[in-house]
Amino acid sequence: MNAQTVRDWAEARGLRAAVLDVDALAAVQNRLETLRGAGAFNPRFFESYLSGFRYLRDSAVSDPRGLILVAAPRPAHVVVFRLPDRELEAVLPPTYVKYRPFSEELLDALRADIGLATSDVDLLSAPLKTLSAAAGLIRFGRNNIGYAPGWGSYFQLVGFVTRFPLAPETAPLGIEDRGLDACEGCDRCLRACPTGAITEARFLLRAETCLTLASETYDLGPRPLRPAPHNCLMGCLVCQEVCPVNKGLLKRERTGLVFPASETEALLHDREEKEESLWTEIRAKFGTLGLTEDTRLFARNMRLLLGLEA
Ligand code: B12
Repeated sequence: MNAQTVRDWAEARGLRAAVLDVDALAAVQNRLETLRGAGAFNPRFFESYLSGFRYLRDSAVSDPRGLILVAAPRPAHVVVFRLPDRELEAVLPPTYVKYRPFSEELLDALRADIGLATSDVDLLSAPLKTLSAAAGLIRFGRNNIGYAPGWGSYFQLVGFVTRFPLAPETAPLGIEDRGLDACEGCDRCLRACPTGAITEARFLLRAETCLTLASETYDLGPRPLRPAPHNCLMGCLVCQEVCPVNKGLLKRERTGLVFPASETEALLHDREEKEESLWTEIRAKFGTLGLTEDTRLFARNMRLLLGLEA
């Protein structure tokens, strides 16, 4: 397997891929540590979100030599909640639905299509945006999200580590040179961010104030806003949807999942989850979407969407 095999494989599946030498991983890890040393990260955010990368630990590949970064277009998913007087269409932004299974399926496909063994290639747990920028796969928008030509920012990144040596034809790119040209003179995401997580003062997102983080946790960052400035059951789309580069690129897929009024009612008001049969059904529905988060988070976010919780 070489870089071209990988790119051809991706293209045949409607994806895009780029490669890096495995040494790029240590460089990226050091980059994060340097930023951390300079106080760029809120310590609790770092602990919860950035300290769990396994890099080359626990990999099925014993002598890793190359890295593969893949971008896969993903739609937003729409879920319907029936209320006594109307229906609420809540949105799950791209990447939330079946996040982990999607990456695992790509790994299976890569192995099957190219004829690789388990010990040849495995999933990579690492900062995928920074690596993908270094590999030349994406550019950074001012909103801190990765962009790919024609897809905007609506894709999932998946990383693989392999025993095959894979190096880009040209030297890996400097991260700071990987900004999107279209961001020159544009500050729409910065102005639109409801919590000021995108700032003039620095390029790096103030993740601890990002609404996405607030929607995914109970005890980190600010309280999510009420009413939510988006229609998302989890995550946020504001800084992506105001972006001119993303105009018309978000695809919305209906999941077909409908929560009848009885389940919506339980989600909103049965905080102890006492109505067992309803909660079994609610959990099964979230399960079909591959959403493994605590149901109390969805319940809290729903109450916020409806303005029921301060
Ligand atoms: C932690 C995390 C979060 C945190 C923090 C976000 C962040 N920006 O770090 C929170 C919970 C807030 C979050 C939110 C979201 N996330 Co998130 N998240 C991650 C995760 C796990 C790690 C990201 C990371 O490495 N952060 C650390 C920082 C330091 O790295 P970085 O963002 O690459 O920052 C570099 C640049 O700022 C650069 N830099 C510094 N100065 C300058 C100056 C210039 C000019 C330039 C060009 C660059 C530059 O240096 C930094 C370090 O290298 C990845 C999954 C993974 N395994 O990588 C997903 C991931 C980044 N998230 C993703 C998504 C989709 C989102 C959301 C859009 C979800 C949503 N709809 O709500 C939001 C977007 C919020 C935003 N505006 O960034 C996708 C992004 C796909 C894409 N198109 O790029 C990823 C890759 C998941 C995936 N597998 O696809 N996320």
